[in-house]
Amino acid sequence: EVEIPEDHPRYQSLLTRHRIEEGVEKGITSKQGLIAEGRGESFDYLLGEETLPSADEAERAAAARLLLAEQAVLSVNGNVAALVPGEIVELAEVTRADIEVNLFNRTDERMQAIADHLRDHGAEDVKGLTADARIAGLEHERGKVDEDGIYSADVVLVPLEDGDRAEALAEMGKTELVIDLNPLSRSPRTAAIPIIDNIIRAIPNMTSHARDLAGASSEELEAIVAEFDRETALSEAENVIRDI
Ligand code: PTJ
Repeated sequence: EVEIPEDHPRYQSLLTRHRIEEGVEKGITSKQGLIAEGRGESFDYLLGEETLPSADEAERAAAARLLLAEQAVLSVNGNVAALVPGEIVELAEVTRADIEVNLFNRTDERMQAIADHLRDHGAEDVKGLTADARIAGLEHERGKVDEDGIYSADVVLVPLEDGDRAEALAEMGKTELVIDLNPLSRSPRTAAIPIIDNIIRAIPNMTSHARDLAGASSEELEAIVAEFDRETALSEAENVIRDI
């Protein structure tokens, strides 16, 4: 375990990088995950490495949408599992959502390693291993999902997703909540709620909003979702980058 001094100006970024490296070593994160991390970091740098007010609003709306869901699923890939395993488990508990492992580069070894890693962080039921349903329009391996998980869910949180899958899920009529630092990427652009923030900050903030909203009525939650404007969220993040 590498020690990173907390007062280091790039503490968060170094910690994130280290977690991804460890993820690759443990067989959780794919090599492509390293590239995805680099891409994410560059956008985080341009966004000031903090949660924009518009991202905070998106996180609150996403928390409200998860609480309103009939069946919500939090989708986990190799990067998500390396970066925020315990935080995902906590969000699932607070919003009563299911967790499903869903990989772009699916292998049985990595599916198993990620499910074990999530269980080590307190997950009780991890979906994704049954793979008894398919997302229409995707290549065989990439379309595999659980029938009682993503396939039948009404709301799906898909962090760091590739554009094809985000589009295919949207076409199935799912309400998609996407976390992605790149506001120009296709996946946040197809999302009902695009969250332009680092997953490291986004997940704990969603959990904290979900806790605050635990006593809210359906009407109140619906109003929060209705007030959220996806176009504004996307353009505010883009403007921050362009105005640098
Ligand atoms: O584990 P697997 O096999 O499912 O593969 C996962 C990756 C991420 C490798 C795969 O989905 C992929 O190739 O994704 P992309 O196309 O590189 O897209 C990843 C997106 O996530 C990019 O737009 C990045 O900017 C963004 N991103 C990367 N790190 C973070 C992030 N967004 C939020 N927080 C991050 N920490």
